[in-house]
Amino acid sequence: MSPTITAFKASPDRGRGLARDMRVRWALEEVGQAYDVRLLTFAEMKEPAHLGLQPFGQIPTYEDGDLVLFESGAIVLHIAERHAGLLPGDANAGARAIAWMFAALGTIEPPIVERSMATLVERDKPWYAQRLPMLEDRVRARLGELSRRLGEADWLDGAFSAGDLLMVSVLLRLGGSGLLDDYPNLCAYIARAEARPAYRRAFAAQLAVFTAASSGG
Ligand code: GTB
Repeated sequence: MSPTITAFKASPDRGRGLARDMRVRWALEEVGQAYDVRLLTFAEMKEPAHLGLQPFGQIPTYEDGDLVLFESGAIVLHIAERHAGLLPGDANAGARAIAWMFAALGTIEPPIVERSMATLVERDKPWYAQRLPMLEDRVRARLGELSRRLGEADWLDGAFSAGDLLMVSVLLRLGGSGLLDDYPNLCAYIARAEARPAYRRAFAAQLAVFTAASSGG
């Protein structure tokens, strides 16, 4: 039996691959694991059936036999631990790849999400014009540090890993902000990841949900 994940029936990003099911789809594609998707409306995400799987009423979730998981990072780690291809075989290299997963979600993602939420919900507030530059400076500080560490390498630590998968998933949320423009090596890093066949399959799959919904399918 294939695992089942949940995703938005109507993603607010209109299929641009920014919702967090995308990173789980991408991980599954990287390891060659087929999967099913259950699409949910916002209302269904807050119903008891889904809250039993995801206590915060969010997507994605992951169900495989008796196992139910929430939190996209935990799901990607689970997939990476059970299949070859996303964590190096060497124990120390594997631990470092996991550190990059945590860095993506714990250090890089929070300022990016805070900025992005401000642009969505605070635009009409009196403090917005003063707050946005401060939020963008925080993002830039992290991008500068990440850019210096990546240098001219293709990936963060040797071969492509789940650390890169989560890092790129997080950085993609800056698309259109202009904040990545000062970091050509990060732009090239993102482009390298987006060119991976597994990324493209995952992107096409989530985009197809939006296309079907908007054509009434
Ligand atoms: N920490 C959790 C995880 O990593 O799994 C966070 C999960 C999460 O935030 N899920 C969001 C959700 O279900 C969807 S991905 N939100 C509904 C709710 O909380 O009620 C976040 C997201 C949504 C939309 C865009 N977008 O349109 O660009 C980008 C990201």
